Amino acid sequence: MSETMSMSSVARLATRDADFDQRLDALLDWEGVSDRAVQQRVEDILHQVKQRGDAAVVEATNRFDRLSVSSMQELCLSQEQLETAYHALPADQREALADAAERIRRYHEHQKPSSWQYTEDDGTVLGQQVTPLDRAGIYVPGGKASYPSSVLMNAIPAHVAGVREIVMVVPTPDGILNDMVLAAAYLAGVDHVFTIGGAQAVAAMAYGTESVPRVDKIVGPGNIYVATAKRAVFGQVGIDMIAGPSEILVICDGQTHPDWIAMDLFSQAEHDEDAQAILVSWDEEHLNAVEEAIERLMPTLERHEIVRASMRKRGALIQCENQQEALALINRIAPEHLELSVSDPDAWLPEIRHAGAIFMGRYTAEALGDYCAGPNHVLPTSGTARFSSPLGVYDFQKRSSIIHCSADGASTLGEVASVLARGESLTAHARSAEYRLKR
Ligand code: HSO
Ligand code: ZN
Repeated sequence: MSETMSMSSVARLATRDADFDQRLDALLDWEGVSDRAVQQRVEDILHQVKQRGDAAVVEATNRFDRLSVSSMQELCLSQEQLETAYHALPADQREALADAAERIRRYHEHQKPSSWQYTEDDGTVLGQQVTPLDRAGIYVPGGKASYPSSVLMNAIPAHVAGVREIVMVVPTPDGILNDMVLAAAYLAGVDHVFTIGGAQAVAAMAYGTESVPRVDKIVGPGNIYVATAKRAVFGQVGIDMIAGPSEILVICDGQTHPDWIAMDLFSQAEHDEDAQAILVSWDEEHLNAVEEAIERLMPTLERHEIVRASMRKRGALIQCENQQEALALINRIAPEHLELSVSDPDAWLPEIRHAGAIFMGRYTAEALGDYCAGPNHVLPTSGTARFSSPLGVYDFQKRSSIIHCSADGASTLGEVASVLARGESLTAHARSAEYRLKR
């Protein structure tokens, strides 16, 4: 039976269990709700920054990040500081970062859409013109979750999209700067870096202050205050998505080394106590072997406390009956990361409808995608892969429609428009179209 043993680090489920659906739903349920108190505090900060600009940002930063600066100038890094940070890195880190940046850039170059046009028989031209945003703002979390790889993943697509100016904010609680983050900003071509964070940084970018340029869109993950602030300023500026905790779903045919699978699960579990790592297989022996590997390898992890908490809270080893059931689970879960640890992943691909990123075959560890394969690691979480896509060049661009009527075209379209406009009782519309009729 699938009863979780009290000693076990991860739940065992089987699709044939009577309570399977219920248990799976409970595991998948995640809602990053902010309570009224958080919303109130965020609204206060947004209001203050909107009214008082830099002064309010400086005050909030001193208070929340335990600093004592007297002006925004002290919270602004120069290009020289970024460059210095890059050159000060140990060679292996510098090279790995540059290598990753190059690969991410190359991948995103493929995403660049083209503008297009077509000409109708009567000479009217119709099309679509793609243009970049003028300014993008990138939020980079501070402290332990300050990932240089995320700086690359957010800034490079903006750069490839042709964004004119990239602003980055990163809080430095107690004044601690992450050199690798600054080096990544240098490599990715970030134009301005401010060492501010929280709702005050989101507000500064959304409204603009004396020092912080107002941006058109804010991207990047953050804590509950940042997420709440992003939601609140949406409409004045664009936002990317509200990211939930990291997730991985591994499908294994039983032929991959159980230690590999266990570590792939851990790789996402170590992000956060709310992260989710799930393995699905129709091979019970394999599930047993992975469970054993989990118990054996868990104590060897640096972040074993986080991993243990996340595996216990939201992890699962699921036994299904066959491949068809595994596929149904994939599409139901709509995971952020899907690993197809099977011998014929290509055969699975056409059946997969919802997944942020698909890692094909036994050799494709999800971690490679997190850093350097090339595709973006900012992905839809919590089932939102049902309706959204990885962060990409398209998130930093918009489209304008193009209509260029010939004299003949104006007449043909005018006949149609006039009838519809009169049907809507909008006679100025109708007459505007009718002036251009040929008859
Ligand atoms: N797996 C994370 C991204 C990341 N991993 C950054 C390591 N560093 C996104 O779900
Ligand atoms: Zn990761």
